[in-house]
Amino acid sequence: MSTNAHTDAHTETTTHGSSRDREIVDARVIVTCPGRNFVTLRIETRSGVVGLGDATLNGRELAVASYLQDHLVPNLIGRDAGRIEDIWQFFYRGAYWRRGPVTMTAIAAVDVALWDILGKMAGLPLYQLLGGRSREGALVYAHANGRDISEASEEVGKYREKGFLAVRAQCGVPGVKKAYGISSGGKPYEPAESELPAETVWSTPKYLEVVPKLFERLRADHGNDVELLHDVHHRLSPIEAARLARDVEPYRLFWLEDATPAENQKSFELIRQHSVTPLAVGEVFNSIWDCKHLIENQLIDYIRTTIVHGGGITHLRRLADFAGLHQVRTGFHGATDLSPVCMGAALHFDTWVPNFGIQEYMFHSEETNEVFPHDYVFRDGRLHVGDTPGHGVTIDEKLAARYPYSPKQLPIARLEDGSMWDW
Ligand code: GCO
Ligand code: MG
Repeated sequence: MSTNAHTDAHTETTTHGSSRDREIVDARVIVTCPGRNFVTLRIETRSGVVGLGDATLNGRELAVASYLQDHLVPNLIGRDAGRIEDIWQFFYRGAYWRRGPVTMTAIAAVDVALWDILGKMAGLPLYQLLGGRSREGALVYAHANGRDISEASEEVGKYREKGFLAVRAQCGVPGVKKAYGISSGGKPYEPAESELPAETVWSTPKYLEVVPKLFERLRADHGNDVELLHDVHHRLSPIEAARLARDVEPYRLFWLEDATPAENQKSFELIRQHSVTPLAVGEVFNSIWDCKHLIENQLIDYIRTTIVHGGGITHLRRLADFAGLHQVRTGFHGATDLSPVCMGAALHFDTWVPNFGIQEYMFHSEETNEVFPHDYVFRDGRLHVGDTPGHGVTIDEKLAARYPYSPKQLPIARLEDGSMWDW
């Protein structure tokens, strides 16, 4: 308690207690391409507190930038930055057109920037605002990819040497050009590499042949003391997914991801009938409604929907609580197309959320890390957030301006006969 007028006045300004201090006076979108495109929303209050939110939607970046700049920003100016819930509801209910990746990514950017501001105003790291630390660090998984099984196994070995406790493994499929997840020469995988979508060819029979062999080899080479994950990337029909889930059962995967497209949530019932391989899904979802049936029927084990594409912390908190009621744990998407701002916010969430499972972690490039200085660090297989107030990620705007937007789209996939398939 303060005892004199001077201290009271000081407290008032440092805690930003009045709604006048909290008034949003500026909001703008920053688009930058330090190796890949990122969209960031920057909100500033009258008292000069700045919050950042990631708004990156890979391959569709400018749609979100416009949604924010043209439609949300004019509504933000003059509002109380402390009314996080009301602003969320205003943009969700008030849009009339609900949900969808563009809308929910834009709402997420606003929401995360406001939580960042709240943390800074309170002088507390974001995890503390959510309810405090539930764990010391967030278990993360890295990406090992190889042109063939041997190369993928070597890559798994390299990540284990770096201290990773969990590794996702993908390998080339003999007879398939440019299989998902495979880069050339052990480089990090970046799928959005050309202005118009690269055309890739897909063969389900060839893929189903190689994946069980990959995991048989990985267990033989690396033993059972490492968590192994795999991403099918929405390529299989439900019955094919069931077969793969059953074929890899002996190798005890941590999860099999996006085994079949999940627009039809009931399709996961079929996979469950045939296999006990844990299932993860949902990086392309953007609300609780996309996974309601999957969660309440316990058809999945991990939900991948993350902060930037799922309406921010305000909505993800609801989703995670709902998942927790059904023993479903979080496994947030964390590919490089989600910026360090998303990663920072996600890690605070991971540090708090009771039903945490794992966090995906591909390294951002050096250029990206320079544009987005952050305080999270990797140690002993886990990512650790710092205690900087807010989410702990900032932006060097001068540097960002040196990397102009560069149009890039994700690849598409066709079957060998030319039919369009799911990439
Ligand atoms: C993953 C994802 C990514 C996506 C990418 C699309 O599990 O990390 O599937 O590799 O393809 O994020 O933008
Ligand atoms: Mg994936």
